[in-house]
Amino acid sequence: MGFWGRKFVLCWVLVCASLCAMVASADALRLSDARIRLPLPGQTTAVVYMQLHNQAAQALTIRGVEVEGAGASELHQHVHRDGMMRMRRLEQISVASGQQLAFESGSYHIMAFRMEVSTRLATQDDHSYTVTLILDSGQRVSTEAKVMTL
Ligand SMILES: [Cu+2]
Repeated sequence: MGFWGRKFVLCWVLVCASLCAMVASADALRLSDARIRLPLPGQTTAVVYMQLHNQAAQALTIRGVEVEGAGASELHQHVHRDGMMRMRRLEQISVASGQQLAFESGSYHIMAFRMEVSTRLATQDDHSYTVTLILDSGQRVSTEAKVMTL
C-alpha cells in the first residue's frame, strides 16, 4: 500500500472511531420512567422527574435540558438550608460511569417554565412531552415524559 493509500485508511479509521464514540455515548445515558407534572390552573411551571443511568465507561456531564412546550427549562436540585427546603439551579450535573441518579421530588428535578399546555393535549391520557438532556459534548438524549395525574 502506498503513502496515499495508507493515509486513506488512517482517515477512515479516525472517522469510524469518532462516529462509533458518538453512537456509543449517546446510547450510554439511559433515561427511563420520565414523568411531567403539568402546571396547575393559572400557573405555567411544570416539573419533570426521571431515572438516569450512565452506562458509559466514562463520566458524563449534563449541561442543559429542553422540555417540549416550555419557554425555558432548567436543571434544579433541592437543598436544605436554614431548616428550609429550597431549590437552586444547577449549571451542570455530572454522572459517574455506572451511576444511577433519580430525578425525583425533593432531589434533582427539571423545571420547565412558561409551559404552553394545550388543553386538548393535556386531557389526553396518552400524550407525552419530549424531554431532551444536552451533554457537554453537545450530544442530545431524549425521552418521552408521561403526564402525571394528581
Ligand atoms: Cu426547581
